[in-house]
Amino acid sequence: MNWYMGLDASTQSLSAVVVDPEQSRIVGDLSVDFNELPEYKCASGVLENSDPLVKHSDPLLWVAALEKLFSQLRPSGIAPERIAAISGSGQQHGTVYLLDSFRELDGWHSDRLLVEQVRQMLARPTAPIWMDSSTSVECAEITRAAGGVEYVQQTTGSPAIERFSGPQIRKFHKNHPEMYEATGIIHLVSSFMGSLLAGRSIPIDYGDGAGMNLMNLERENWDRQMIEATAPGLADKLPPLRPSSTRVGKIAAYFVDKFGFSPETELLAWSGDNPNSLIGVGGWRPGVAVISLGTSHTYFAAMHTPTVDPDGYGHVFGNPAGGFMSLICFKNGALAQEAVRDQARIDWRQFDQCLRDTPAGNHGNLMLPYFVPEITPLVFRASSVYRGTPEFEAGNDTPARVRAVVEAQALRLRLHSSWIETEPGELRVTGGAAKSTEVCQVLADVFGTRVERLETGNSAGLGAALRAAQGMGVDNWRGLAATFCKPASGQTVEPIPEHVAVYRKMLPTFAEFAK
Ligand code: XUL
Repeated sequence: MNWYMGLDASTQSLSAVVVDPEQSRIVGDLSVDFNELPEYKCASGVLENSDPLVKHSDPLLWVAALEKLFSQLRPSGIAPERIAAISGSGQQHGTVYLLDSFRELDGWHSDRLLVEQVRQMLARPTAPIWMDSSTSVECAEITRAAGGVEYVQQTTGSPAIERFSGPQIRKFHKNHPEMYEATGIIHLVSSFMGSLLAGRSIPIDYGDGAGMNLMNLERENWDRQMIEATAPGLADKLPPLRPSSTRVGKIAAYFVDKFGFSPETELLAWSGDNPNSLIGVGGWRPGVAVISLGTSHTYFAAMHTPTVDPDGYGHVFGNPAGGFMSLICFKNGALAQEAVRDQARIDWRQFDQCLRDTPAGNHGNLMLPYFVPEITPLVFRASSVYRGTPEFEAGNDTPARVRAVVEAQALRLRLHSSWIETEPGELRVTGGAAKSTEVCQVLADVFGTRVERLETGNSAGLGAALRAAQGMGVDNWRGLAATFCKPASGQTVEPIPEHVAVYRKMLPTFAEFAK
């Protein structure tokens, strides 16, 4: 009768998925939207900044959201005392800078708000997150100091990347040397949130650690050359690296006293949202590729050997089930679709209707959706590009604009995933926009593959809950995936052969246009 909880600290919300493996059911799925906590001034999870390349968040927002979410458990029918183990998921790459006092906490005091206790332990008031693209100079410096791009990419699985933790840490050290000096420990969003639950500092897992430009993938340890190239004294400021399945201790007394968790609740290492999603959609083994249509659009798949992207856009992260996973990420995901919808003053129902009203290939109308600076490929100035009929280019053809953004997103997913060794046998689509059958049809046609959708939308939270169950020996990955990651019946989208042919011809034209 044990339940297992997965928390998901994503860009815009904190949510919890609770599973009951014995009864093969999801007990609960609840969420706190960060816009419900306006006092932290992070609209959609991000602090305002005059520089469009700088994207930070307030880590106290995440702490406050955790308390809010836990206070909603019992009213939502989730008895905290039944939860045997908890793991979690965090937006990747973001860093939290803490004083040394965070290392050896003696638990938290349940008569005081967690936010107040954590506030005193922050060495830096803000946390740079994955949307930040402001560290190109630092990327170049790190690459040079580490001995070249080949070394960085082969060792860490990615070239130096603006949003990755290493370049962000270097920028902090350069711009705020005293604050960097005072920093005792640097956590990822995932390991920070997990540390809150433990009431002490916990390790970083291989899944998320690989997104820092600091981990040696082969040795599964911090790479001395990368650390030295990044910032002085960094080795002493990083938590240890451990497998994702590591049990990191029991829940802190604070949560037992305040919310009624059992003091025996086990905690497992947290991981990044993409590694967790890989588990949550049943993609733990090679052969299943996943497209996640969230704030960012990502494509990922488990892989046997860590192959790197010759174009330098793809990444290799740790697969929580062991081995590795490939990933590519686009910033103009949900935001770009929202921008087109808002410009045309339509709702999502009309958006889907536009897709039904227009043909595959969009009469040759093409678009590069850069509503915010892009990371794949690197585009620093947010300015979308249009090529087609005069009405389309002038923005007077709403259906064509809608199809253009969806086709562009699907085509670049296909284009930039071609370096990944195994062709997917199955394509699973998750995230908010996966609800749209029309969007999934474009993906099925562009990839020429059947697209499956799952019952739950929160694949990162579900993946974390399944990791908690697997880590406690409840079942193996195959068993858990068979129970919880089944494609929803009637939700599969088959490719249409004539459309597949259109997109096969269109891909090289689009690739040329995107250069
Ligand atoms: C992956 C990436 C994003 C974030 C936020 O590299 O930057 O997918 O994890 O979801």
